[in-house]
Amino acid sequence: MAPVNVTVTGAAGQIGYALLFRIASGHLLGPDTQVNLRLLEIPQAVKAAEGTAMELDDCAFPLLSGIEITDDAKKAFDGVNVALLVGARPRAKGMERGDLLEANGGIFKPQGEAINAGAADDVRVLVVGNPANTNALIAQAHAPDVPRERFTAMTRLDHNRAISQLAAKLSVPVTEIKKLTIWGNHSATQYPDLFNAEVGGRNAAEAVNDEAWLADTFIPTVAKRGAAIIEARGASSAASAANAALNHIHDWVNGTPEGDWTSMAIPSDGSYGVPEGLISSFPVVCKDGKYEIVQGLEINEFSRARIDASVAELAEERDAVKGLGLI
Ligand code: NAX
Repeated sequence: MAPVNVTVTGAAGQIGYALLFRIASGHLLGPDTQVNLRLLEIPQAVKAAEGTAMELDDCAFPLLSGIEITDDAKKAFDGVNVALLVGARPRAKGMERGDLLEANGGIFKPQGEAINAGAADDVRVLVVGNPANTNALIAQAHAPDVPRERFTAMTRLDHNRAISQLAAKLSVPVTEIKKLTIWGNHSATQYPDLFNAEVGGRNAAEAVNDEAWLADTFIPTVAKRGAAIIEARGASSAASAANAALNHIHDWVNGTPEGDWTSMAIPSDGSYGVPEGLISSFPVVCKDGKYEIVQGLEINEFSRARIDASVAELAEERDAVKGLGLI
């Protein structure tokens, strides 16, 4: 089997550093798949990416068949099978939202065009760089020849954080938690849903039986975990974000476990009242390399209000990038 071409943007950044060694050791696609890494960086960071590549060489990973480093998106995405779009423009102090979206448009528009021009037929794209859902929308808009559903954004870190918080609350191993869902945007408005989740086969909201904890502790802790990590570590989540990116692609390609699902931000087909086309997080089951939204879940009033608020924020972001001519 030919090696799989995996492109990582922002390869010299902190998530990149936490991600590349695990991709090369088989945690992205499994222990039988050779990978060919393409590292895309801005010109000033190419040297640092070269340093990381030297370290990758020094690991002599049996599954790593090659590494290329470039600052040219066309080269980086030529023949790409898995694209991990990590590099993004962070919000600088005093930056307006419009400026942030515009700066990211300058990154994700040409990357979408390069994916459109050169990607392999089976390309799968995961956007990690924030604002992830809307950056994915921008890239997608500039890749009209790629099936829309191949553009996704990451809410798996939020999903994993929610599992961990719930397991700690109930003093159970994380493996007892199933069917957790993150709905909406990867932002402070995201909604981690326990009403459809299970703990040891039992409904999670019933097992918790504490609506105040749910509303005032659980949801804000999950939603604001990124800020808490920055506060404690002095730097934003890196290894956990890289781990979530691996989980997202691994499950998309290899399937979700029987009797469980995961959370992915994907283009809405209108399910659960989320306007078609918005890249919003849903419960999904993956099988045969494809994902499908889990249908028929009951959405109570508590959940509805929170899903609607997060989706409204996504619609606002979409309208803002539309207004800027980015999509
Ligand atoms: P770093 O600032 O450490 O690294 C970003 C790297 O991207 C830099 O090396 C920079 O040179 C590169 N870059 C910038 N523009 C580029 C371009 N046009 N092409 C290629 N590379 C480019 O950030 P890091 O901590 O690695 O975080 C990366 C992104 O992930 C940020 O946008 C961050 O907000 C986002 N996150 C998303 C998460 C999620 O759950 N979706 C969680 C973690 C993280 O906060």
